[in-house]
Amino acid sequence: MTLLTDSDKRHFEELGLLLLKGFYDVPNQIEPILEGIRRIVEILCRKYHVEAPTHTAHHAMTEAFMALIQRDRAHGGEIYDAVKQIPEFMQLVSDVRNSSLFRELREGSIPGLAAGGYGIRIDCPGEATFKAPWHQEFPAQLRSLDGIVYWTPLVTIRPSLGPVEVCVGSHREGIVPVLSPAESAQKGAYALRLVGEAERLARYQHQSPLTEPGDLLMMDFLTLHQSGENVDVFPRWSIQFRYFNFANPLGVKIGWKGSFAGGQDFRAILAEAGVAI
Ligand SMILES: O=C(O)CCC(=O)C(=O)O
Ligand SMILES: [Fe+2]
Repeated sequence: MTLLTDSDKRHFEELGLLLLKGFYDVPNQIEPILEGIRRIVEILCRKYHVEAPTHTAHHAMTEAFMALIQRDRAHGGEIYDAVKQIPEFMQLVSDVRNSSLFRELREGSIPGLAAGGYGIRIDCPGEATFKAPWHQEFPAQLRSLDGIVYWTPLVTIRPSLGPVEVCVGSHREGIVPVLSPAESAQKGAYALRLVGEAERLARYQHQSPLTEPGDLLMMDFLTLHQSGENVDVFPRWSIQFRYFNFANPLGVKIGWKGSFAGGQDFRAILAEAGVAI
């Protein structure tokens, strides 16, 4: 199976990102996930006696979701935890074509699917709490240095929804040092703040790709990116998962351990393996 052209591969290698329009089959791969979400939202509207339309996935993911979180923000957390257990979501995450893409972009690799590295983000309007600040995926996920983020939207991403913002070509910088936890106000993966952030970001052209369901955005584990700001009235629903390379020497050295997803801080794991970053 060959999915990419030489020009796609060169593009990814040089820029650290690649957008594949219409990569997934919308009726067969995306719509069943939307229907799964619709049913979960419908059940929760009934459970919490929230009057809201759930007869289509669109209604459930917009009006009904907003009505539920306006009643109680914790209902949004319940949905967030539930939707990543929709079987059709896991089928998309483990689609054989994802491994093929990885093998084409990482020659000689043995693809792995990062445990705990997959989910469905629901970025709510005007909410900064769960917004991912500028980061590289490697410290947040580990597994292997040459991993790739797969990002695919469940709704059409218009500018007001806050598309992911990427620093083009920033992966070439290698691992960027981050501030120590004591210097950062937040916890876990969200606490990782880049050293010299402003100067670093200014060196690159920024892109915020507009995508629609079926499109796949791939990012190198070292590409700098952040969540856009959702200034819309509806949530931004998107899928993300990560593949890594079992054959990567640094991955082998750290035993393919995960970072925060594995309940550990990357500093301890890299230090144990004698890797200085
Ligand atoms: O969707 C977002 O806002 C952030 C995505 C991200 O950081 C990722 O998928 O690795
Ligand atoms: Fe990320």
